[in-house]
Amino acid sequence: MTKNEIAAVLEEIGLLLELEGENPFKTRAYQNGARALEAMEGDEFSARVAAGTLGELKGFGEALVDKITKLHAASEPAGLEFYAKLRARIPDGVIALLEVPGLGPKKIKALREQLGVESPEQLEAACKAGRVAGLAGFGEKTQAKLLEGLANRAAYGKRHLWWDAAAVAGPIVAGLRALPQVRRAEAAGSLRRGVETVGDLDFIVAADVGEAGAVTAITEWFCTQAGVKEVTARGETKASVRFASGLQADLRIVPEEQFAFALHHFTGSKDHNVAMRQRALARGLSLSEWGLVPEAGEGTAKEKAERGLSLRAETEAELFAHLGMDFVPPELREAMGEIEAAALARETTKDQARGPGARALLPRLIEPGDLRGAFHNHTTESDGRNTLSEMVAAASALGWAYLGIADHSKASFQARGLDEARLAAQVAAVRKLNASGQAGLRVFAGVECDILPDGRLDYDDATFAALGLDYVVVSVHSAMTQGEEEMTRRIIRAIEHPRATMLGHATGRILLRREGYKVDLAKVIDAAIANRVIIELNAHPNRLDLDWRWWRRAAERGLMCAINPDAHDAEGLAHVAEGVRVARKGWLEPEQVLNTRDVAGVERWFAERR
Ligand code: DGT
Ligand code: CA
Ligand code: CA
Ligand code: ZN
Repeated sequence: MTKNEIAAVLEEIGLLLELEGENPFKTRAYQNGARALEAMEGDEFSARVAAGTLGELKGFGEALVDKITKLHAASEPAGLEFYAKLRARIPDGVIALLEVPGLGPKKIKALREQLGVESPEQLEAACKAGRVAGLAGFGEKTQAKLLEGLANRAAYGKRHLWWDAAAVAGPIVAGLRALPQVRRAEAAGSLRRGVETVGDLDFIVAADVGEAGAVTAITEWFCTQAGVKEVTARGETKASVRFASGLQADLRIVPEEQFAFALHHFTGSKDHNVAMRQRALARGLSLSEWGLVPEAGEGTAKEKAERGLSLRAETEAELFAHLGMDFVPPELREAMGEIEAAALARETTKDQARGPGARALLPRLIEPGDLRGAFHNHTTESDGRNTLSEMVAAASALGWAYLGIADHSKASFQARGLDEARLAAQVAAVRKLNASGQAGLRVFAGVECDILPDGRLDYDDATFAALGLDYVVVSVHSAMTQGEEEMTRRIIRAIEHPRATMLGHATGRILLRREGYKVDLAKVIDAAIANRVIIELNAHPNRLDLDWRWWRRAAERGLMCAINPDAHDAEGLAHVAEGVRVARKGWLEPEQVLNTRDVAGVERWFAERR
């Protein structure tokens, strides 16, 4: 296992021991060990494990070193017997309680000992019976909060992060395509549309359905692939399975001539499909998963398609063309104007599109290759797991022209935020690196500056003036439960600060875990446009904040976007791809995203802001 994987296991051991009521010194030793590992250079770690000198470091006692060494040699956490036994002693329901917002190990221990609560279901019953409020350290308010947390957890539990769903879907598409009976295979549904969370996976396969055994072989492969926990439905040309994570997947097999229609239908969205069917009807055609057939005449759409009455479409582009439209990228199929735009695009010459009274055509969507860098990234100076030079090397390996470093400010003490002196030292280190020519790219010196509860920034004006930062990301990390008016005023005050370059994670939401703070986003967007402040599209897979539903209108009105990975380690930089996907859902074109510009273009933007 790698250094960072081992750190995660140590962190979990600390948590599990705390659940068991182990003494705080012992549990903290694991948590501190995890922190120390995260902060250590990868090379130093490997060298010390190999030489057996990890124990020379402060805080690494004999027991801890022993466990780290065993984990290092193992391929999974269970390779450490101590961990496997500890995990086996604690019921799954109790582990699940850790996911309930507002519950930590101490509270869970109290609930277990005093009420016998050992699962989220039992907790819900206890809350509803009013028994939780009576416990010392709980109270009515906590009980109500827990009920709310349980309700959220139930709703969230049915969906999965796009990132996680994509990791499952990729090998399935590859596996299907490798089968000799399969002509074409694609993932459809919300995954293909790039929605931030996915309910279930949908796979469409083209095969020779007439050929004996072909269809059976495909469904058989699908139902017996690795990781399938349960086959929930199985028919001739359809099957549904469930994986251990709870994620479900549907498979549909169609004859090749239906493939484009089925792919379009099962890609959705439902609202897009409804509008497409109306457009077809206006032309005397009936659009369905089976084909595009004349509305007139005897029989259902399916029967007509089977009688060979459907217009032919090898690809979705041909399907759209039959309805007088340009190809609509899957990300845009949300019934947010894409049908009108794609139809106009078909009818309009390029000159008309540019001339006076130009109409909204389909956007020239941003692509992953358009990005030349990113601005919101952390290093070991605050809560990142890789050093400045490691982050720079990783950005360079991605072919980036620049990397912005924005570590936390001093108010984020839990993330080891930088005080004035440490920030000055970091800026100096960045300048030196740039001057040395060793970086292979331009490093921009920034900071992720806390927006204090009253809307002031975490450094005073004299500090900003002295530091000479290239840019400032302003973010909320505290007092997140303020009311909407207060939070809106707070964020706008920060946006109006002359040093603010961009707003980080605009709502603070954590997908499937925590709602964003209450804030009037329309007002925040107006303020950002008026002050020429960028709003970030935080590309971390569980943030994707500001949400794509806001971007089209905001960008049309002049809001500039920056796609930022909020990377806390070198691998995290690659998350910008997530951000690009979501930016596409927001209709964003390269010109509307600052980090598609070259170094000079970015410098110009920063200079004009200051
Ligand atoms: P999900 O799975 O909840 O993340 O969202 P989707 O969009 O993947 O929905 P899903 O899996 O229920 O169905 C896949 C697509 O199939 C959906 O986007 C549109 C199409 N579809 C399913 N049921 C209907 C329906 O009743 N009417 C229409 N027009 N389309 C449907
Ligand atoms: Ca789906
Ligand atoms: Ca489905
Ligand atoms: Zn942040």
